[in-house]
Amino acid sequence: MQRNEIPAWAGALAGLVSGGLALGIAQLAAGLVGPGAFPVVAVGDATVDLTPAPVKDFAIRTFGENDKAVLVGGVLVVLAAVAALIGVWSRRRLSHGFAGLTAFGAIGVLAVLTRPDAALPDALPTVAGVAVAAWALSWLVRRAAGAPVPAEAREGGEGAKAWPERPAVMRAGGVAAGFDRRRLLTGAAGGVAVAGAAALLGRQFGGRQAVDAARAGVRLPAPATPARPIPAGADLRIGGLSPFVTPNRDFYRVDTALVVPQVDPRDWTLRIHGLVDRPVELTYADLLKLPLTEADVTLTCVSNEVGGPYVGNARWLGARMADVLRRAGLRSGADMLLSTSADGFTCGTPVDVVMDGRDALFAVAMNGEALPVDHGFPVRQVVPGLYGYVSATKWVVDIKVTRFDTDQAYWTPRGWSAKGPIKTQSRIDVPKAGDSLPAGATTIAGVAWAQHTGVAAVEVRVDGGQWRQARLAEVPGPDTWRQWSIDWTATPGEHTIEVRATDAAGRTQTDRQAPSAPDGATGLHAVKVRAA
Ligand SMILES: Nc1nc2c(c(=O)[nH]1)N[C@H]1C(S)=C(S)[C@@H](COP(=O)(O)O)O[C@H]1N2
Ligand SMILES: [Mo]
Repeated sequence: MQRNEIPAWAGALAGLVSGGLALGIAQLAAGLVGPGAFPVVAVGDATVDLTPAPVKDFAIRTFGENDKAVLVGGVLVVLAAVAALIGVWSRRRLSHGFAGLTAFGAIGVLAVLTRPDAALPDALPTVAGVAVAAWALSWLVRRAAGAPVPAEAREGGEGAKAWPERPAVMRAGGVAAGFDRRRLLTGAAGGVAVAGAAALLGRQFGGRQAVDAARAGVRLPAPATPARPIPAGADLRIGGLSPFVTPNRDFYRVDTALVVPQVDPRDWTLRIHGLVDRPVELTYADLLKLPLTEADVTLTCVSNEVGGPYVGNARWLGARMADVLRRAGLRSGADMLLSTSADGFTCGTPVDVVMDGRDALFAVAMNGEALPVDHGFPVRQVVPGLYGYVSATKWVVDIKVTRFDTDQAYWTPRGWSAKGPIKTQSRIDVPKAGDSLPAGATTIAGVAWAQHTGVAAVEVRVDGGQWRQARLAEVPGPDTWRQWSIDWTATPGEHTIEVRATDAAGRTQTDRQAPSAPDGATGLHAVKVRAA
């Protein structure tokens, strides 16, 4: 049937509203099926996985903790542009619009079903969203096209030969004869309201509330092995210097999850299998009944650049990984623990490191509270001395005991080293790069780390002069960072301050600059300041 043609902006609006409805309905359905089934997130996740490592590093460096918001924003902008185009195409032939919607739905379904933890029902939200969008698109276009234009109203009305056989008649102003702006706008408003309500409901169902409530209800057992008290002298309390304990809300976050997995501790289990004598499956209650160890451990990301922010120190509480693994009985030849998170991320951790007596934990708490959801609730791994990408699996649910020559973890085929011991580093926190300070006596201070060996010395030099020993703060053990400070009399002018640390085995960090890929950045942190 021929319709009165509507203006392009009206088509674009109908397309946008239909696209919004697709997302709202998909979000509602994903609330029932699972967050990974929301196509925008799946497309974003797939983008993350398909992005070449250098681009990903660039994104982490440029957008920092906002990299995910930027990515989801980008997906939404592209979606909006395509939806508007589909609307414009649909003005003359709805079948063109339907073809566009189908193509887009196919991409969504493909992205959803290729996620590591996907199941067939995960395609449902995308299919439902696209079906509703198709219906809404045809409804809106019909509404906008208005009532058939009576033949008499048409210029040179030709009686029997008039509509519907005739092509759409355009007036001089380019507005379709039958275009009904009012009905389009009321329809669009209705569509937006339905889309918003569906999205909100979807979030409600999404399980966030349930998991937040479960987390609030967790009663943490007292540690069987408490941490050594943090010495009073661990924190120099210098303005601008990172506190010895990083508060949870300030702790850096790095992961591949666009939507944080919502894992209800009542449903959580940890399965240990592979090269073991007896596979083990633990519930959260089982884990809390084990003797728990408390430990202060500094976590670092391999993508942290020299002087960068992806390092933090917290007090963790958890079951010793070695205890749990001994229950399963490690077979000889096993050298890798391939851990998997609820959202399919994997880590490969060397068995010998986990079993050598250090505080490698299945952690349930961070700084005295149940793990924040962003940091792996209900259970994550923490292994002193290893970068997070090879050790610190959040939302961990599965451990396959295996070999490095049989299995690869998430980041290995993406250009990162299979093993990732943390490199000794030091950072200047005060003054900050670019600061202007009054000439005269001042304090330079920062943090240094050499996890599981410990920091034995920190030296500072100004303008390439003599290295001078910094004062070291106290530490509870070798697994945390160590604060340091040094006095300096700043003369007027520009200055470059550099720092270097030496570990307890006498190894001084290298001044050779290396990028973070494939196994951690090296080089000295330097800041330029001006004194006047
Ligand atoms: N499930 C999951 N766990 C993960 C990651 C991830 O992408 N997914 N990233 C790892 C990396 S690279 C780091 S540096 C640490 C960061 O832990 P945080 O976010 O609690 O600081 O988590 C590790 N655990
Ligand atoms: Mo990391």
